[in-house]
Amino acid sequence: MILNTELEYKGNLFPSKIVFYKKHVNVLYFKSENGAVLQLTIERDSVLRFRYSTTGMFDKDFSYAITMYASKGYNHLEISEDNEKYIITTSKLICHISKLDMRKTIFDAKDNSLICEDELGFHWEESYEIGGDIVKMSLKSQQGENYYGLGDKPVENNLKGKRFQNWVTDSYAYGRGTDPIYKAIPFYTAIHHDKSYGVFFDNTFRSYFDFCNERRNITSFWAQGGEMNYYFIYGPEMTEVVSNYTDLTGRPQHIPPMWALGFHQCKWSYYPESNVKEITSKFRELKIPCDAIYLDIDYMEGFRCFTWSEEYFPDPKRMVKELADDGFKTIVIIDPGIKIDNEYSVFKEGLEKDYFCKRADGPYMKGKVWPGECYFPDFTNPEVREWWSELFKELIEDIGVAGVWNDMNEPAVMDVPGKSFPDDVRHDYDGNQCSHRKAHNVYGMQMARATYHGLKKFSYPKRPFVITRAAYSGTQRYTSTWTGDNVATWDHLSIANQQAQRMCMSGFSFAGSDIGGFAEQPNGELFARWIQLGVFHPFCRVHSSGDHGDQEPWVFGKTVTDIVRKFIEIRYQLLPYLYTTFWRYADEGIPILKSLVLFDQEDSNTHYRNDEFIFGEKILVCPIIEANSKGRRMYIPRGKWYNFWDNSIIIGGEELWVDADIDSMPIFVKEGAIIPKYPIQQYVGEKVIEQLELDVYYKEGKESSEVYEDAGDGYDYKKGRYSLRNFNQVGKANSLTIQQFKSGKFITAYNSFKINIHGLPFKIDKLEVDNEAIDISKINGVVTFEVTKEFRELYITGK
Ligand code: MIG
Repeated sequence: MILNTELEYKGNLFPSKIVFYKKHVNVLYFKSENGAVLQLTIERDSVLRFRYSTTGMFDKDFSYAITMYASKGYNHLEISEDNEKYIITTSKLICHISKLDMRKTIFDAKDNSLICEDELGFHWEESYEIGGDIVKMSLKSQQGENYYGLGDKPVENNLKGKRFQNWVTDSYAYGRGTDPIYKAIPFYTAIHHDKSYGVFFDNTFRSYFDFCNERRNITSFWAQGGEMNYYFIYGPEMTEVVSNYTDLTGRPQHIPPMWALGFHQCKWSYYPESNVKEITSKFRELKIPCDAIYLDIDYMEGFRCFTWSEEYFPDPKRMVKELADDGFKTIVIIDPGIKIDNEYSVFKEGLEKDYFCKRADGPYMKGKVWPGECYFPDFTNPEVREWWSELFKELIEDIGVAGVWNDMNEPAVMDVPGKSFPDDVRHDYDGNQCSHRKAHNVYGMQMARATYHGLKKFSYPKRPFVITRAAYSGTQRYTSTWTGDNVATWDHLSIANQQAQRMCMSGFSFAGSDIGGFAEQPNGELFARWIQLGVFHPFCRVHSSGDHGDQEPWVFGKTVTDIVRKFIEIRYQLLPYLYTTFWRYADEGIPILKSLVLFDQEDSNTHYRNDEFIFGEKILVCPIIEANSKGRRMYIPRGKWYNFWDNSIIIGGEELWVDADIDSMPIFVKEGAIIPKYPIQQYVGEKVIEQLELDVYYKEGKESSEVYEDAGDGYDYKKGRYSLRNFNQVGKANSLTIQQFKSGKFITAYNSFKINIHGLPFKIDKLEVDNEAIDISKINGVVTFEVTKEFRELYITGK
């Protein structure tokens, strides 16, 4: 029993008045009389890092989230002071720090408007039980302020009024509101008075965010250990906030191979080989495009990673090659648990080299997973990651597997409280040894990172493909992700929509759900509606736990099969459009899906919208999420939109009814858009693209569109072998001009465009391409013609 209650519990502690200030280039130190230190780093004009110590000392500065490529530098930095405060001014922000109590207030430097202000600001509670502090921050919530982000939380877009926890957790059959689930992305964006900023709390301990839940006008966040260490990221555009967050935490190190944007089919599990082949042949027979087939845990020998069941898959290399010849990439699952088995080489080697996690007092971390009792590699040790990456040599280089699926990397442990390692397990943490309390949230990320490096090495010169379940901020650099074990219900269809949007606005766009639901079985209608949504998600895969029944596109009858085919075909036609958005995401961190608040934050109607989103830059989509629907009401964002199905034009800024019977869904194209399309292929690379189709949607006014292409795989694009076309459309009452600007050295296989002009409001008098007249035809009001891909200017005038 602890008798010294003063030592045990001191309540909240606060920095007292500032007694010392020092500046070192872009780092400012403020020390309080009671020994607290605020270290403020000016990362960029719009990005400030706040780091606090309660002891006057900081640990070594180390983060798995922050990329070494994060940009640094500012245009302007000025520091002044008056009696009450220090004033730090950059070209974007002004930050006041009170001399009395270290509290901060941040303003927009352009118009001096208040952006974010400390309430209690930084405070802490000493933890007698585990040592160190529980570190806390509280901010005032401004009038009309709303909150978004936090990764995979299965709730409505707007987080106001809610409280969340970040602790990556295996969450079989989670539901609306379950918290936490698989990912820890302690980053949110806020908006008030049309301006947006973000907070990234880079602390890997169990952390919490409270958005006006406990107290009506207060937003706070805290963690059960580590430092109060957060980045304040200013916009004022929310897309800039997200883009700046990915500048800090990284963007995909390369564009995914184009096949990875195709349709993927998965199940727990397809085996033996004959069953796999039956599935893939059926896709080809029914002409449903598909690029990837997955092997879940049953392909292994007794669930031992990096082995194959001799009974089910006697000759994996031959099978993988035959699948590849038929246009299928093979993707296999790899879990972190390594079976305790002295005959098993991976186990023996891990043991010999001392690569497995240990408990505080020395024993191995032993836990039960699919193979039975297992040990687990410490992926936070760089040497272990290197070893792990080498284990993929045979699988990738020799057998020809194209992608790896990392599951159970929360890490999940069966039949124990907390479903994971106990807190005392030790980790290397890249030389900053610590307990599982600190390493838990990054364990899965480091596994995916090691897997990624293995695949990168052994897939070369092709691009690797990895998918992970667990993630911490920054994981988007290495891998794609899915939302884990959802359920085949209508509510889960809506949850999947929310989660995909939320992941995108949390900097991790390459995400999707188990289409149709993992647990239980959808009926044909739910499956069809889910496919309709899924083809507009960056990652598009059907997956299910097979024991509830089959979930292939053809098992729900012909009507559903035809609808599924039709929508997957739309995805394949839109591949160059989707690929362009991936390039923009990898290059600038622009989210691939934009919730309406990201698309038009100044329209406050968008702040509470959930269902509608923008796919890429120009396509508005809204899934049907209720049974027996003939359509739905949806909010159309401001501007003019073309109905994708019939070219009718609607004016946004209000809620409207949109028809959408089972074979349709609400899809609209922004006026002025130029949408590139490929012919339907059964898999990426099936056809040589002989012509690029460009759907032009007339707008009175200006609009620009981009089309990015490259070899679709490999790294040549990094050496300039890409093709970027910029199209500027200028529409007037009686004319339309389209200019093309081309950059990059990649030469596309096609030589011409087929252009379809939708919504031209006048009768054509003449059409000139680079000053030469050409012929046109008109079908159903759409003007169609062919032009060379080299054209510079296209000019149409009316009668
Ligand atoms: O304990 O590998 O989320 O996608 O099919 C279940 C079997 C383990 C959970 C994954 C799921 C996968 C399943 N896995």
